[in-house]
Amino acid sequence: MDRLLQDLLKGDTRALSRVITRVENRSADSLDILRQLFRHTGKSQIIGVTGSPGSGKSTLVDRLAAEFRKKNNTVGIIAVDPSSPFTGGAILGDRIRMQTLGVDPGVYIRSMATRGHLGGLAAATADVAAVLEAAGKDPVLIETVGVGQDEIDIVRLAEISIVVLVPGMGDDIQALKAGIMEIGDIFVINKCDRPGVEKMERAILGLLSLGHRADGWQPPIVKTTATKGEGVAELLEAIDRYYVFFRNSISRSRKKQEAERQRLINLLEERLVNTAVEQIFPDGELNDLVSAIAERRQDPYSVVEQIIRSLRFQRLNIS
Ligand SMILES: Nc1nc2c(ncn2[C@@H]2O[C@H](COP(=O)(O)OP(=O)(O)OP(=O)(O)O)[C@@H](O)[C@H]2O)c(=O)[nH]1
Ligand SMILES: [Mg+2]
Repeated sequence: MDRLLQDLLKGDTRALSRVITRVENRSADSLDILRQLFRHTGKSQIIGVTGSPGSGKSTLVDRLAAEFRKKNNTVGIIAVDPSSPFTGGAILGDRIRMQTLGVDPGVYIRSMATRGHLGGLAAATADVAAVLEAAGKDPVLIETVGVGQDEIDIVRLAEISIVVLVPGMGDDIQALKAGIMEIGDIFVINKCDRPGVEKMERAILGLLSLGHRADGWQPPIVKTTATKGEGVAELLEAIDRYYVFFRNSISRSRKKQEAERQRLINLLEERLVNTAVEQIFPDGELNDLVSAIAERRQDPYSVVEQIIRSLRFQRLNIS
């Protein structure tokens, strides 16, 4: 193992930054890096924090990280930047860093842009989380804006998902039902210094009462005012309760299996498609085929069939 990775495993911040950049850019050696780091992963708490824009996720993550630091954990934060025009180009990670954490070397913050990841943002986020784990960060907090499929896929990576809501959006909550309501293991009502907290709580309880989870976990509702740090210790307690509840449980191992399956399939898709395209259409013939399909001279079903036949798959013996 080369020096860079050795330094990373010791928690060296510069090595960490360099490795993450390589992994994020899918540089030539990134797969080799991830392969070597893999056995140093799988132990950290991966905590997803999602919610609508401006609900206070970054502020909360900042406070939560500070709370974890009191227990001497070193913390990794991935802020998935929605690249929205509303953020005015401010990098979320920077915004977090400027608050309570200051220049604490025990917290490592990385922003990731939403666009332009080969193989998808969820896969790239999982790889960066793995690198942070290998560098000893525990927990790894992942902040996303819970709107698109990408973000929901990211949340699925996490072992525990915190959904951040704010008072005053009681009527909008119905719209969230299909998406983030279902993935929330803990609900936070942030900005409890504002009116409408009880109404919001009733709305969440109402939605939660519509269905019950197969694993028996009842998602708690934690009230916070992140800007004042209020309720953050309670949030940490709720997280701990979750882990105690699921330690050694069947649904936990099932969830982990499901996450690993998803990960393997994502990786396989990325590699298969790229390899096939490079080897079957080395000179960009894919575009000609696309035109032929658009003009209805070819159909995509036959094309895919031909491609599959040209790849000689064979049974793999796993030892
Ligand atoms: N009144 C009040 N304001 C808050 C609270 N928490 C956060 N804010 C403010 O809400 C604004 C947005 O906070 P952020 O932490 O950046 O929210 P975010 O969800 O990370 O925002 P995006 O990442 O842009 O979606 C900031 O001005 C915060 O100071 C709170 O508990 N009460
Ligand atoms: Mg934010």
